[in-house]
Amino acid sequence: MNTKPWADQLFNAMINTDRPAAAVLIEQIIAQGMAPECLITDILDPALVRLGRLWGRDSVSLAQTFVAAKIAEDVLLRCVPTERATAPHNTPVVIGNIEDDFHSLGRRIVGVFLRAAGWEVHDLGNDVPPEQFVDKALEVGASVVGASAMMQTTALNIRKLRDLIDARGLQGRLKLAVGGAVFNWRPDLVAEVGGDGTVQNASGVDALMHRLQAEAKGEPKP
Ligand code: B12
Repeated sequence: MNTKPWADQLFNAMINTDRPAAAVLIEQIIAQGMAPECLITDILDPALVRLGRLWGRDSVSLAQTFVAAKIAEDVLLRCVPTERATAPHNTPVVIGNIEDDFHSLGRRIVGVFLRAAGWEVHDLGNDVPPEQFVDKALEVGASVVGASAMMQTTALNIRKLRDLIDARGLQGRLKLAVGGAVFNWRPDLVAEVGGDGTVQNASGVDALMHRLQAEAKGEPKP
């Protein structure tokens, strides 16, 4: 299935701040039989990345970006799977945007994919201080926390979470997944902030969490 024309149409609706047109388009795409997960990775993600490039060149306004984010939220809510792809295993995992970061879309997509893959997701939302990640992980018995950051400045706040995990003697037992657009442009940031692993988009997040969970429990790699 060639999805590029649809990604282009969604992008056009975004820069025209035409939320109703985007809603109609999404219904048309779903009616043609596209799986919701593919709609996110093959249509929404590329449209947002393209928008982000334009913003980097100062070619779109904050208002256009804001409506684009609303459209992306609409797509996300429409694509939340009503049935799980696999039987739930209910392993707890904690996710959130790190302190000072309010780019919620990527994190929410990650949450949708993890829930669909059977995880018990504890989503702490935006602007989450390191203590809250660690306290929640201990409370629910999670072996992995996932911190999302979209900006270079906020990504560096993840270092504080790494330091806290180590200071509490949890290194090795509580793994730190990191992600967000900035890690895709600057892969060296993963090591700089002390991350144990990352993936470029939500389609790889289930496998990453399983790998880190197995490492934390000293099990053979899945
Ligand atoms: C949409 C957007 C916004 C929206 C956010 C709306 C929302 N509810 O999320 C709004 C308008 C609010 C916004 C605000 C700002 N933004 Co902004 N924003 C963007 C934009 C265009 C897209 C980000 C996005 O949603 N991408 C789509 C998602 C789906 O992709 P993703 O985030 O990469 O997520 C995927 C993967 O990374 C991965 N993933 C994500 N998280 C995690 C976590 C884990 C654990 C794992 C494993 C994987 C994973 O899976 C996701 C799904 O596939 C980017 C441009 C870009 N190129 O990224 C700028 C961008 C990130 N923003 C930027 C800036 C500067 C700002 C503002 C400071 C602007 C301002 N002047 O106020 C504020 C700051 C807000 C803050 N403190 O956080 C800059 C950052 C520059 C830098 N180098 O650090 C960017 C790069 C734009 C630019 N080129 O200048 N923004």
